[in-house]
Amino acid sequence: MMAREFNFDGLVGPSHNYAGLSFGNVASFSNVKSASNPRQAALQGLDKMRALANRGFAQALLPPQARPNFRLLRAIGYSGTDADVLARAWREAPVVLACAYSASPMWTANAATVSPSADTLDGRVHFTAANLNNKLHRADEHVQSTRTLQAIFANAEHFAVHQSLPSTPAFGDEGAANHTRFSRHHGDAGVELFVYGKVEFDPSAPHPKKYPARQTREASEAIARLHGLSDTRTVFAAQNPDVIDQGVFHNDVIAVGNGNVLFYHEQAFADEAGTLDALRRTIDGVGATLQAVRVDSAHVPVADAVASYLFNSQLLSKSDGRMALVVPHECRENPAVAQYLSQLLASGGAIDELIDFDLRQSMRNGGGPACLRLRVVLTDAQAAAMHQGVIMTETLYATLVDWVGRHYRDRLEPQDLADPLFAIECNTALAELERLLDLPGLYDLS
Ligand code: SUG
Repeated sequence: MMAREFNFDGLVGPSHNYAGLSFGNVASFSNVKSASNPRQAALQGLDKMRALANRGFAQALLPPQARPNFRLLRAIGYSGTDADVLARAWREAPVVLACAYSASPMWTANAATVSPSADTLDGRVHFTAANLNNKLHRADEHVQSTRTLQAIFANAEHFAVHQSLPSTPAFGDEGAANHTRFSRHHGDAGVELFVYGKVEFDPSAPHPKKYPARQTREASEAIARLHGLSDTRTVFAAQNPDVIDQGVFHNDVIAVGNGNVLFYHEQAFADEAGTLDALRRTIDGVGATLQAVRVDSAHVPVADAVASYLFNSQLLSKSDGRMALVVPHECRENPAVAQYLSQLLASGGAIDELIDFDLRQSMRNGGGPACLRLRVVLTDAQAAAMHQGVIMTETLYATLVDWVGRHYRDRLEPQDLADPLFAIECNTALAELERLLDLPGLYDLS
């Protein structure tokens, strides 16, 4: 079956800020309380979407979520008018207020896990929004993510949108950031690789000592079950706990795959040989041959991989059968990584092009090109059945650039979150966005 991979990038919300909320994510911790530029962040993201759409890649977006999250603030006892809630939360719990304002849904690789119809028992595309229960500022995202996915993929003949897994540590789920799919062509049956950081009910299994493992094996297995994946085309692999402790908080910070290619760091997996062996066998079974592009520590130490986000790249299939690697600017600036990349391109392998973007606003919170997108493989019939208002076109790009220009601030500091007018600004922006994307009722803005 012919199918294309759509990348759904997260449209950065108006409250993008640096609050240091993600313990274990080095960039988030390093930039805590510095001033952000939400307007620039949104435009950087839109420029990536537009450039890739213009190159012929199928590109769409997922809208931001309503902020501040009054549901969270009221649930923990802040009451009265919205202004009362904000004032008291700012006084008593500024970190919780920052959580309620986080624009973290921009990293749509964490929005959900997606299994294309060629892999699932009932022949539908399956989605499960990630519960993201490891971090307070992300733990409520699944409510809106599910609602958004249901609005975009409403056609039940083609799509199944599941509720997220039980929101408890045993089922910690971070979505597609720990999920990779391999196949001969996107529309063929594929192999789905789930990478987890710990096994909740087996404390003897590898687990990190310093930073949290956000994804459990139990969660990965539950997703595979819910999506109706075949055992013979599913691989579960443990992440190397030592790299989690060096800032690799998701597998997509140390590995990326597409088609028959796995581009990975030698320290990515707890058992490199076993993981590769399992992938080789299962990928053979779908008529493809694994091409493993291994990066050695001697060429790129883990610290450089984390600083540059080399592996938080998008591997995109081009019409000539080769692949482009979409990287952040930081990869060109890091000497070890830049040198590695020039050798990679000269090596005559599957990856023959580098596309780089300035995504600094997102990168300062630990979000690179791959974090910013959710991959959804769709046949033509499925693509026609989804909501069309989120597909990136020149017209939508221009509309959104204008919208950002009218609603977004170009400087946001921690104390701005206490300003009740800012909450109204955010709300007004999203109320208009519902109309621009033709998604009335997307938000519960009551
Ligand atoms: O969950 N950063 C996000 C970055 C997510 C990256 N996604 C992938 N690797 N797929 C996180 O750690 C920082 C927010 C703050 O500190 O203000 C943050 O949530």
